[in-house]
Amino acid sequence: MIAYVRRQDRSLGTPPQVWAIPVATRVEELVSRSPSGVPGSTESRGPRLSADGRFVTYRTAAPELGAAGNPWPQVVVTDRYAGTTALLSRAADGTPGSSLSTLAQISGDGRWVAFTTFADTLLAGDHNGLGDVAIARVDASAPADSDSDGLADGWERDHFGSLDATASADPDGDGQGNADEQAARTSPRHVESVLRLQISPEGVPLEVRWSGMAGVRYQLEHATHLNADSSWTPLGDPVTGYTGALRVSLPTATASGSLFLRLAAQPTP
Ligand SMILES: [Ca+2]
Ligand SMILES: [Ca+2]
Ligand SMILES: [Ca+2]
Repeated sequence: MIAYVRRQDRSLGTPPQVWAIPVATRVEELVSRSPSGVPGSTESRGPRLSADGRFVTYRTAAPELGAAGNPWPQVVVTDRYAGTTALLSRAADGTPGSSLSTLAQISGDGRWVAFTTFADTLLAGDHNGLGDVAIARVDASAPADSDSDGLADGWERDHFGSLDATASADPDGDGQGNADEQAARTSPRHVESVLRLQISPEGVPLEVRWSGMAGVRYQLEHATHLNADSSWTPLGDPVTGYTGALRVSLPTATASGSLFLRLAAQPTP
């Protein structure tokens, strides 16, 4: 996913807007618009994406997006899969901050946004006139799934450009169906983007490795037999994912005898 800023009709008379393009489909999408589709009436700038491209944070002065209608830009986050935009630089009563909020950054899992603010209404007793760094939690709602196939509409559009994908299909032939790739945040169109355990070839204790993704929580599980009624039990603590190599050392007591491993991946709560 790529996010950027350009004017809506490329003329100087319209405000800069935030746009996004999924790499897989190259279908441009206006991000800085109200849930009903109205483009922001004043400028939006500075987009930052979560690792999966679902969440976009940016600054905007557009009242359609939750700003106050005064000249001061506010920080908002758009959940592209739920079709909602939420004001983050807000006071406890929900009103937009009294001054500029800008320079928004978002965590890989899309759940936290940090920004710089000169408003003195976001925190009680903040009257020193200096800028502050604020952190806001993003309240994610369930993504739309209009065809009830277990795949978020936004995820289907980002990867396939339509809602024709099915949960069990495996178009890239990597052995994992679309629903599993959605849960693991791997690409359903690239065979090398797949959740797969690797075991260190030597050394004690044994070590397992895999390619991690932000926004996914992993739990290693083990069993002593591999059949239909295998009893899988957690091995170690859950691992909060980030984009990069993850590894877990197996406890010495389990590194002998017959041991089967599997890795469960779930979206971060
Ligand atoms: Ca769907
Ligand atoms: Ca697949
Ligand atoms: Ca894949």
